Amino acid sequence: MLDPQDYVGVTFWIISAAMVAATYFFTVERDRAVGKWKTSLTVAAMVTGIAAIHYFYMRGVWIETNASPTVFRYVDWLLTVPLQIVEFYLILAAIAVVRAALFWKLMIGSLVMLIFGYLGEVGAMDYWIAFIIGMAGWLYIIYEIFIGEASQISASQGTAASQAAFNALRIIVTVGWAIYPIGYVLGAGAEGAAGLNIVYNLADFVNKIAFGVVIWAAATSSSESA
Ligand SMILES: *C/C=C(C)/C=C/C=C(C)/C=C/C1=C(C)CCCC1(C)C
Repeated sequence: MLDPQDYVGVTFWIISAAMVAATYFFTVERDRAVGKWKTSLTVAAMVTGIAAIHYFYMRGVWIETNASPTVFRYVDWLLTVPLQIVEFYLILAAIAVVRAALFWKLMIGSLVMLIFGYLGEVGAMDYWIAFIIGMAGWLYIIYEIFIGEASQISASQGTAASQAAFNALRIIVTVGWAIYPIGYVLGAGAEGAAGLNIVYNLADFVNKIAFGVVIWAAATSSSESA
């Protein structure tokens, strides 16, 4: 049973519902998008759909054990973060010929970030050394999308809709993703589980649902102008 005083458990509940609703929304709205944008909305629905399944399960783990569902959290991230990297790539590939190497660079940066975050959280490595290496993976992605190849492709070849989507996705990866390391830092102490989970839950709400909404806005605006 979910105790109404258990505010962390309540956030698991709310986000489970929001993920299901978002999945339905992106799936239905796919009809309004044209061409390659349809695939982007499919991927957005996959991200929230995968997260919904994990949230149902994580909610149960939290309510029954009062401990962080670390394995399920990272399994979810390992599936959904690469899909969001795919989204970046699809947005660029919709407008330009993009080298596969760019995709792999973003993918490797995100894997370094997640694998070391996991090793730190389960205690397989020093908590702070793992954090620093994970941060390096994230900063590398930020470099690629603001200064590196991805940003140059968007700036030189993008359409108004694709540039708007790309810029918004950049803000999500920089500002929205910054919520996660805050959760990790809060999780350091013995009493850290509540803070860590509430912050990670908030972060997933912003970064999976808002991320999809940004893509939805670009996808539907470019259909209307087409
Ligand atoms: C849908 C799930 C998403 C978008 C998850 C994103 C996760 C991160 C951006 C995690 C970042 C971390 C660092 C930057 C440092 C190490 C600790 C992590 C893994 C929490």
